[in-house]
Amino acid sequence: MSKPEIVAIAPLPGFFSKPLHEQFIVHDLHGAADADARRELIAKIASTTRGMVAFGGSQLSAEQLAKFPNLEIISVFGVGYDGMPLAACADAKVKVTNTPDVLNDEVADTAVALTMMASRQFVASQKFVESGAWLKGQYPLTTSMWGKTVGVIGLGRIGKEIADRLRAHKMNVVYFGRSKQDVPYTYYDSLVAMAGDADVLIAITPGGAGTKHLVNAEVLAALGPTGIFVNVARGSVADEAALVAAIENGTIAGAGLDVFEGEPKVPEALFNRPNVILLPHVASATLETRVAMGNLVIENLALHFAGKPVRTLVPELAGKVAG
Ligand code: NAP
Ligand code: 8YV
Repeated sequence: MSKPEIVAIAPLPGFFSKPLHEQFIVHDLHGAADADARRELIAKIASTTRGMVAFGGSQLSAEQLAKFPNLEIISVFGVGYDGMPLAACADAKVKVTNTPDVLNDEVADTAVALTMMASRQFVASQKFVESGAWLKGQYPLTTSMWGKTVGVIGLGRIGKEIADRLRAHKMNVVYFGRSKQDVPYTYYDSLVAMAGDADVLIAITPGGAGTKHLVNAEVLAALGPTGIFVNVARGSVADEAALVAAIENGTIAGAGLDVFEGEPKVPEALFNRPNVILLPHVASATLETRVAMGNLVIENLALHFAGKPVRTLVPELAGKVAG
């Protein structure tokens, strides 16, 4: 039997590309040289392509989806799938799968690291050593994270791992979400109220319309001049202009950011500040975790093409497309 044809709309790392090519005929739309090459490739493969691989940050419009009339499944290499046109997928009976759980530990570790590095200014401390400044004096005192209150925005799979870790760091954990959960942490139904009581806020919700600019100027003002904001969710969850203003004006004390509204563009106003840690969306980016994510992407495709239920259909499509 011939291999199913799939199209990749995201870059394929080597460890993932090899097993993918072994099981499927892979069309590399992401690698197309320019818009003309993309159009040509789509015209050639549109009618035979049955599967798609996207990244967590990939954006696909309903119009782009419609260019693949025989598409059956989009397997997202990431737990977030806010860039996927779910309503159009439901209408076209296209399954969308993601990679939950296998990246929880990595992303939670990154959130802890961002919290610690923004509080303790270790990046600036290293620059202090390397520039020779230590020969002339001491690095200024920084801020403890132990004993402080951390507010988790979105206590889901990853949020709970972050909470576990920060408890071990002797922080008091509280959380905000749309619903109260059976957990040993104080729940806030108001993000502004939680920000007012917290020393650190960590965003780890999905992106998309439901969470757009959840962390706005009012929330940052409530967090206040000793507060630190950490974002490992999506850039869209924070109002970036308000965040930049809060850093520039000292309305908050610092930030640890893995994601940005216009990434890979990052506001230069955030550069070279001892209290701001900037990462290029690498919270899940270790070989071990990315291999696990890749395996789940392939497993979902393979199950689907074998006529079996996929492992991780996104919940919004349950009951709307075949599992
Ligand atoms: P999850 O288990 O679904 O948890 C999401 C949490 O967000 C839930 O606790 C949910 O609680 C809350 N939430 C959802 N919508 C909300 C809203 N409108 N307002 C307030 N809270 C809301 O997801 P997860 O696996 O932990 O992943 C979370 C997100 O992290 C992903 O969707 C992705 O965007 C991001 N992520 C980023 C990276 C990275 O590389 N930086 C890596 C992995 C994941 P309620 O339902 O009670 O509101
Ligand atoms: C990845 C992510 O960086 O899982 C997600 O939602 O944002 C990250 O794990 C991404 O999917 C790969 O580009």
